[in-house]
Amino acid sequence: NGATSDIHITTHGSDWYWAVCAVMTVATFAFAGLAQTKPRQQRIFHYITAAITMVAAIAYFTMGSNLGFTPIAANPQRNNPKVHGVYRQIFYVRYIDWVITTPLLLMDLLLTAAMPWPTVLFVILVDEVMIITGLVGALVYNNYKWGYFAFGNAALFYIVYVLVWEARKHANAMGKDVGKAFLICGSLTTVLWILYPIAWGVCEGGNVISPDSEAVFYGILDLFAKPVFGALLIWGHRGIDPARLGL
Ligand code: RET
Repeated sequence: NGATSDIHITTHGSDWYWAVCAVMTVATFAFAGLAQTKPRQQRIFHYITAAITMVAAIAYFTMGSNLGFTPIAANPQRNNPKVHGVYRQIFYVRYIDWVITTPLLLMDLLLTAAMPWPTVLFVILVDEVMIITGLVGALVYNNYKWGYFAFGNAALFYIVYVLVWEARKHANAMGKDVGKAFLICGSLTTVLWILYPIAWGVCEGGNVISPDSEAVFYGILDLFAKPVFGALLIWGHRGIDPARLGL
């Protein structure tokens, strides 16, 4: 019964979550394995990147198993039968993943640009504000959720400013190879991160697309933001000694 039932993933969404889990697992072993081909002093970016895909693999294991969610009263929708229902399945486990992995992604980028530690720490603090406001907004059932969404977007705005302006200039000053690695990975991050609040708006926020579509939307973003980003970052670091970045 569409009017009273819950809005949740089907086996399609679950299968897709398992597929993403498999990619994250393979990527973790690849990044950790590649680290072993380097001297110990040159493994920092491999380890950070492997930690990111490892955490994601466990989050996707959870969602593939149809766990790590809570039902939240959903914004009523008339037009799309796939989002008819009283409660929508909200995967809070995503935010546990993000609160760990987004600071690590920012460390990958900001340490590549050799930004000073106080800047790295402050950007990570703002990033935590962004993720936690997103979590609280997702769990709020009424329109106050959009207030949290606005705070989260303000935080993202600041992070994007540091990436496209301050850190980009800093990376270029560190040399051509550092500048190029940062340009590739920083641009990818900027474009992808702006798409996350759009996904949130049509999933946890507005209940516009189904949980199966949510799985595909966030899943594609996560594949680019974690394994693809990680591969490009490690590739960009070939020939750059972390000691040159002060690490
Ligand atoms: C939320 C909602 C609140 C407003 C904003 C958001 C941004 C989230 C981002 C998430 C990035 C996640 C990544 C995961 C791992 O790969 C929390 C959705 C701005 C940018 C990169």
